[in-house]
Amino acid sequence: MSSKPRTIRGFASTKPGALALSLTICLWVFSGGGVGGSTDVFQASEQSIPLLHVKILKTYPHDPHAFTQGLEYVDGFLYESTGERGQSSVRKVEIETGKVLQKTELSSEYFAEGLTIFEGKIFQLTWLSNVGFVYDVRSFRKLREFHYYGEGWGLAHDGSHLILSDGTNRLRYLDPKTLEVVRTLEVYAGKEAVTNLNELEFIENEIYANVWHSNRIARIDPASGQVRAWIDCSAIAAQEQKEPEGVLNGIANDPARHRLFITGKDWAHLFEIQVEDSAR
Ligand SMILES: [Ca+2]
Repeated sequence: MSSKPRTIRGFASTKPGALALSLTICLWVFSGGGVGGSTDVFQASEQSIPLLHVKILKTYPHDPHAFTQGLEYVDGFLYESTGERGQSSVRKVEIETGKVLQKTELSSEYFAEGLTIFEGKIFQLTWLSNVGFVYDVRSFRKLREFHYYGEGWGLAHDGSHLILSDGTNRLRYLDPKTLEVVRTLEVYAGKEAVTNLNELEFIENEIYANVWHSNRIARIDPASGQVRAWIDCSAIAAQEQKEPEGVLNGIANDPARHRLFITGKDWAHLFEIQVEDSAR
């Protein structure tokens, strides 16, 4: 997802009134500056699931007006989906400079969401329109549209299927050709459902998922749906998040060089990070 710019879940407007904006700010302050939403599930799993901290290896520029909803690394470049109506796009980005090398803008009726690249095609979701788009990765030419039920939040692939999040604790596996749902995976931390699963990445047989409005990434076992570890990005988010909806949301993996990148909505930087107690 998702997140709706400067709105509260359930208050789906791109131009919220002063009341909604005030409520958003109150919610943010009440939740400790963005650390809310799934706080209960985090506390419940405190004893049983490791909380891993991260080290910044490199810092790169990132378009501070890119409301990041999808991020993926392919062949030396980052591909990014940005949200907000009137500002939604799919773009190819040079890592070292943050320069946008190629870009397609969506019609203003669409709020773009997750993105993944599979077999030379970019797949992109929209938040509430129940429609996704498929582009040629080289030309950015739109090849087709597809439809799905419910909201579209994050998207990734595991080498054989697309994986879609919709803001609940359920991940859908889609056949990349028919785009039909072939499997649903429910995500839990112990007995607690982990909702608000957002931007996704498949890394070494685990699903990584940003948990919306937290500073955490869940590492999920794709067989059982259990969270194996939490990655704590709160120190980075604290320096990058400029407003309540400017949350952590973007994970990209370079499998060849074992590089892990993260960013967030309207963040000024992209980070290459190393997670403690793991190879990355
Ligand atoms: Ca991703």
